[in-house]
Amino acid sequence: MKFIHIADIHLGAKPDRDKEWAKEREMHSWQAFKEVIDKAKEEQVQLLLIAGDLFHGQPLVKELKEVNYHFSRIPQTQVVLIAGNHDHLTPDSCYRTFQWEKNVHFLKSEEIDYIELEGLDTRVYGMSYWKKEILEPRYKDIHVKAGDFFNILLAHGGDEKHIPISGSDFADNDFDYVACGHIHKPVQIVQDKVVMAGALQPIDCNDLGEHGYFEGEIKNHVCHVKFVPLYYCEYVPLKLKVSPEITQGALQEFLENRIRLAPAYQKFKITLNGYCDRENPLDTEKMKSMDRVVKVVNQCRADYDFEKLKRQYGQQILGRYIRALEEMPQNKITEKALYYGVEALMAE
Ligand SMILES: [Mn+2]
Repeated sequence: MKFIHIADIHLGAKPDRDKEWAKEREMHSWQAFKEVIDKAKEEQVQLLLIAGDLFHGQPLVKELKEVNYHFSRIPQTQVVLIAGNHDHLTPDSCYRTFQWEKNVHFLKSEEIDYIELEGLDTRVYGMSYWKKEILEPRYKDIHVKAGDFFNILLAHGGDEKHIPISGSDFADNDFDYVACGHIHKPVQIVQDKVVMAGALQPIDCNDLGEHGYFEGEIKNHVCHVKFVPLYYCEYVPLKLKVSPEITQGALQEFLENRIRLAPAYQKFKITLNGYCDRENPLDTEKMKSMDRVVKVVNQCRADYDFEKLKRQYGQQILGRYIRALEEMPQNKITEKALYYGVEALMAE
């Protein structure tokens, strides 16, 4: 049996709202979702697992219809989904009453439930969120019902407010595969067995690195999965160490060249560290408005003229502090202590 495992599609999300490419980004979750459906069709995948947060918020009826239309394009594929914290089942959610295609199975219950997929010898277990937060662990000590089935758990969570999960929760349970969602970074928690799909595409610029889905195959109760990246958008972290000598123009020119060489789907989150000229700080607003720069984090420390400060503040605490630090063995720690201390004393 071939299957695809996706999570955190966040249909309806609007990433990078303040950027000129916002419209384009808004389309990515839908485009990526459609690509997965095409893939399921092409490769005759028998099972599509959706581990929560298909939608970024409460879905509208027209959005459910749109999604259902795509599921109708793959009638040979069984689709199993749960609601996550973002698209949780509120009392009046239209998600509750929507009539899905025959091949779609929504595990709506607030308690662990399961669906048996005829012809696939497979049972899929799972539960949906009925509220935004679930503080207690829910995936511990779940036992599968008797019978010779391939048993899959659809799980959503993994942080302290959304069903905490610890690696040992799944160490000795009976599931053959645990399809997790919620944490946006893809990772195989237990190789070929417990897998966090990660967001299908990044939802904000802190979702760094590659995103996509997992494709799996089960033969004789043995499961093997592989990650398949999708390239609509990728946020790439770029760390730059600056020195007081570097000018705004030189830095921007360097960045432009670096960005020009990168594939078009990549956007950049820039972190500046090192020391900058205290009198003429870098204009990070200007850098933020550069093409394909999504965020600039400035962690530079001001550069001080210690000789001048010592003369100026002689016997005052600032002058004495600098001399005391200079007399200590010089290493990374005393270097940082000197800068942090002077910064704090100057601020007073
Ligand atoms: Mn979530």
